[in-house]
Amino acid sequence: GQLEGTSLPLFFGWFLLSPAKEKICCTSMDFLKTLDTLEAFKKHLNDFTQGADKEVDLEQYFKSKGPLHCTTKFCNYGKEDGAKEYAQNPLLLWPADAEKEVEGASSLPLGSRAHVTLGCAEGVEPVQTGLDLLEILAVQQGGQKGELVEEMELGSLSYYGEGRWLLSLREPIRTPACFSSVYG
Ligand code: 2AM
Repeated sequence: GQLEGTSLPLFFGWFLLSPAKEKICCTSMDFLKTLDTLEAFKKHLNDFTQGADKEVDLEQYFKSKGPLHCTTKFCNYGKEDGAKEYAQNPLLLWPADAEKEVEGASSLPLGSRAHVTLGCAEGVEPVQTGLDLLEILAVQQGGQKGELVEEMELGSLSYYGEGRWLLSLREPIRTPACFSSVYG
């Protein structure tokens, strides 16, 4: 019935708490600032601005929406497959099917899609970042290492083609978080 449908949230996830939350925003802005100056990055810029040949200011290009979080299960108020099962099973953190949406990623361990969306270009839905992550993991699983482009203070920056960049952090960034759900 309708009531049953609306009792499930838009999504469940971990919500990052202060002050780590602010620190992560600053770190990502600093990263974009540095990225903006790298010749190797500029060389491939067209791969993800899809030919728009105007200057791109990365700090403006990516817009963040809402609180920083790591989605564990997107339920879409119960319309998404497995939403009800997820909500009813308190021990299951990562759904079984989140990695299946990208070809070549279905054999990755549960939770491989875990990520915090820091920002998206205009017109790009936040769901895209998880799919991008799975794509890179699938390429890596296929034995491709990517092209190591720059050793940065934060970590190693590699290029996987088609606008896919990966920064592998030297040190993990730890943050306290609160598990909750959003009804939106
Ligand atoms: P995100 O987890 O990659 O940031 C509300 O839209 C939240 O649910 C966003 O955080 C978004 O992406 C995530 N989301 C939206 N649609 C989704 C989908 N089809 N599958 C998984 N997560 C989704």
